[in-house]
Amino acid sequence: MAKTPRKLLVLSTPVGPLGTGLGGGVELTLFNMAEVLEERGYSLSVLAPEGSALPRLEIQTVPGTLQDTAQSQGRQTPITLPANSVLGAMCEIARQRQSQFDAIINFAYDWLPFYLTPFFEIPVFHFVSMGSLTDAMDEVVVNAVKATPERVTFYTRTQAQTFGLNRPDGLYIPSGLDLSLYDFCATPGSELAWVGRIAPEKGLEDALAAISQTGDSMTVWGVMQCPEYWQEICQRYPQAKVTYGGFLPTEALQRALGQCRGLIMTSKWVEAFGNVAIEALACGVPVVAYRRGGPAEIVRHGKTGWLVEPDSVPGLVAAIAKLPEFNRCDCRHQAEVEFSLAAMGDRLEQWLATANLATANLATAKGE
Ligand code: HBI
Repeated sequence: MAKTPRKLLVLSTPVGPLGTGLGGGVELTLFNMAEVLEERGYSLSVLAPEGSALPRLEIQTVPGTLQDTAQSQGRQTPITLPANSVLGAMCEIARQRQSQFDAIINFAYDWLPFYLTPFFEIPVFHFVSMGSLTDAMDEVVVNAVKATPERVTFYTRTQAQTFGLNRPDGLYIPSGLDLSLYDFCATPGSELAWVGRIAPEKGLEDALAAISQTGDSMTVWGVMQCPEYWQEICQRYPQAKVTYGGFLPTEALQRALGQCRGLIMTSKWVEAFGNVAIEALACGVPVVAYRRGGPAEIVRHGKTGWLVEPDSVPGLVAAIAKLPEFNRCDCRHQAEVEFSLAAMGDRLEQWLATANLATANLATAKGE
């Protein structure tokens, strides 16, 4: 009977060093996964681009050229691997070190680790971090689900459905938070918040358009990934009272976010999850979000926030007016019930255990 893999080698996202914000939601997911699994007797070793650093995480940093971000490519974009590829180097190190581990968990949203899966001697699990973006990636993700369905997971059902995958019994693993790091704030100021990588797919311009109409002031926190985009939309909405608050580490972000009367989420793409939504809820902050992707599965419409018809600025304006109706205690309570680290840890353990079980059955069936 195959045992649950305990010694895990984790491949991080190759688009940016961990801890800089360029790794997006995977940074938080990976950090929390390490925290909750190590408490439960697992050991994690992470491979990540040089410059990566996260507290308490054992990271082997790997030099090399970063991978282009998949969300900036078109559907027909061919697979690219630059010279001196950090992704290639990470996969080669994984191949060399695989005998020291029970399994590999891949967080890279890239063709190579998916394609190499059957070349490894130990099981490779895939945590798919985004929805469908390119035909070439769709192919390897769907093939991986066909080959080893229990070893591929997603944050949300909505995200999996973008690949045409409808798995009613599928195990989805929403992110969780160490809620002790997030303070509930019962009496906010008047500020609105927008949090996330400042890049076109996040639709910040719609939030500026909305506050230009409501007169609210809003602070934006997150890594300034596309400065020219920021400049352009601020010029497009000169009357929007918006301040850039920088990219803050969790402690400072949660303190500032908690003071806000609402979080506005305007993603133009199918957000796989939306960590900022659960961070806001953890601080008692209701969430106004387009009914699109992960946030649509997170926000309890009318109770812990309001889901808006996608890309509707008038819808955002109407929802902002509803913010005082929501009970901030309900927001915190939802985070505690659905998005605690313990809840995430339970799902991760279930994923790692059942997947191995399936493999064991497969092996038995093959008479291996
Ligand atoms: N793009 N090619 C590629 N590979 C990744 O792993 C990747 C990405 N874009 C964004 C990203 N990962 C992270 O921001 C995830 O958290 C979404």
